[in-house]
This record gives sequence, structure tokens and C-alpha cells, in this order.
Amino acid sequence: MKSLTKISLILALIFTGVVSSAMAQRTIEMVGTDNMKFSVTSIEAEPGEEITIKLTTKSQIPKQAMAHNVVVIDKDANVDEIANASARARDNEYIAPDYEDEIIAATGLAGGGETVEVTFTVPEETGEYEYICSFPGHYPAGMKGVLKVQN
Ligand SMILES: [Cu+2]
Repeated sequence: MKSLTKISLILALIFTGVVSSAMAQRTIEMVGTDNMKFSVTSIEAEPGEEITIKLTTKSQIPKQAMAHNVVVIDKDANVDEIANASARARDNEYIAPDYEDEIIAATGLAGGGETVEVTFTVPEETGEYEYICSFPGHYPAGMKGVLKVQN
């Protein structure tokens, strides 16, 4: 009975540890509006850090005409090329299947009033990683930002 109490105490401690480390994870919240800009255009993170990017779209326009996402792209990738290909990939939520290896993380599409999020591990390699909205026309209009990975 005594050892059982000990075990449950240990389990409770482990559980608390897991929960608090999950809560320590950073969430970056941003908004996308009809002006096709992210409200946050620069994120700093440590190599290997787990972060959540949360995007809310504010718009009265129907989703098929105005939606946003956040697509984090590998730093050596050709962002223009990925944006162009993704803008044509409507059936895949505007993520070009051919470039999925070069995409570090992507949210789903958020129409007006919707919130989407993605949790991912920041690359170990320091540097600047661009993130874009891949909805047609939005990246060319300047809907982008930079994830700066630094120690
Ligand atoms: Cu957008």
C-alpha cells in the first residue's frame, strides 16, 4: 500500500512536469486582415525550440475569396517558387505537394472569424526562415514575415 502511494506520487510528479513543460511552450499569436499583411512579421526563436503559431483571420469576405495561412519555409528554399506553386494548389489547401519537403510547418486556411494553429520544432540550424501566406496573391502583396533562429 505504501509503495503504491509512492508510485502514484511519482506518477503525479511526472504528469505535472509534462503539463508544465507543455505550458512553457511559446505561442505566437497573429492576425491576418484584408490588407494582406501579418500583424507579426518577425519571430525570434531558439534552435530546436517548440513553438506554436496561431493565426486569426479578421474579414467579412467569403472564405474562398479571402483566407490566410502561415507557411514556414526552409531557409535555402526558393520562396517565390514555392509561393507560385502553392497558389495553384487549391485542392491541397494551397500547399504545393511537390515542395512539402521544403516546408517546415503550415497551418490550415483560416477564413474570416476562424483561427488556425500549428505547433512545430524550430530548426536546429540558425538563420532566417521566411513564412508566408500561400493564398493566391497574398505573398506577392507582402503577406510574409521572418522566423529568426538564433541562440
Ligand atoms: Cu493571406
